Amino acid sequence: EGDMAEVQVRTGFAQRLRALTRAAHEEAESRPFVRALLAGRVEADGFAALLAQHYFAYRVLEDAADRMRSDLIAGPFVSDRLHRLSALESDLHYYLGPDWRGLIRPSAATEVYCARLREVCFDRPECFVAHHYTRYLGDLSGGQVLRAALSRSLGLVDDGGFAFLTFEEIPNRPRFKDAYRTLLDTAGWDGAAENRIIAEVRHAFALNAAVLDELGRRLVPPIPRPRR
Ligand code: VER
Repeated sequence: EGDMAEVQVRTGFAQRLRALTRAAHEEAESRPFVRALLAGRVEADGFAALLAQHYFAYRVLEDAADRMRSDLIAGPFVSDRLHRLSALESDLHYYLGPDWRGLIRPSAATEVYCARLREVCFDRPECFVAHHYTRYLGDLSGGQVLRAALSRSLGLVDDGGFAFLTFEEIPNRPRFKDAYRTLLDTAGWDGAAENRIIAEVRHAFALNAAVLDELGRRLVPPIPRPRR
């Protein structure tokens, strides 16, 4: 309750998970498409293309969340305040118009990502938590950096088109993330289970990076090679 509350030092699973997946995070956040987004080199249609791919993945992930809601271990991680599907729907409507559903389709990398989500998130609570963590903690962290960059480069005056990156029901994001990390710390996994989660988070980062690379190939003009 005293001074120590301010400088709480964590040594639990949440901190280990973060440290042991840092390289995978750096890989994901250094994809050319992400760089382009952060540098303001992606137009609204490019951001809409990213949202469209997210739509397919979150549909599966949030279906799994409904299944996992009553799970003893995974259940406490599930929170409707995090869920992004209706936000994605309203953003896609904003960018693509009322017929948006007919205008989007999953890329090959998104198909691979969704197949993995279907394979492991519905009956393996640890794997569900791994995928849940990778997306939502990312949305609550890097997603906010992205939001600031995009609102500058796309110059949107209102919040239209930004529902996905806006957590209206989570006004205090640091506190929410802290509570989430406490759940990770206190879930009671043994070493083998923790290792399975770490491996699945790394896998989740790689699946996300592949989706981003595919978007990058479509949207970022390749650097011309010098002619010889
Ligand atoms: Fe990351 N992220 N990130 N991120 N992120 C943080 C934490 C975090 C950042 C910044 C930050 C991704 O991309 C970005 C993830 C997951 C992901 C900070 C903290 C930036 C600037 C970008 C690029 C826009 C991507 C692509 C992902 C996953 C798909 C997680 C899971 C976490 C939580 C780490 C933890 O345990 O605290 C500043």
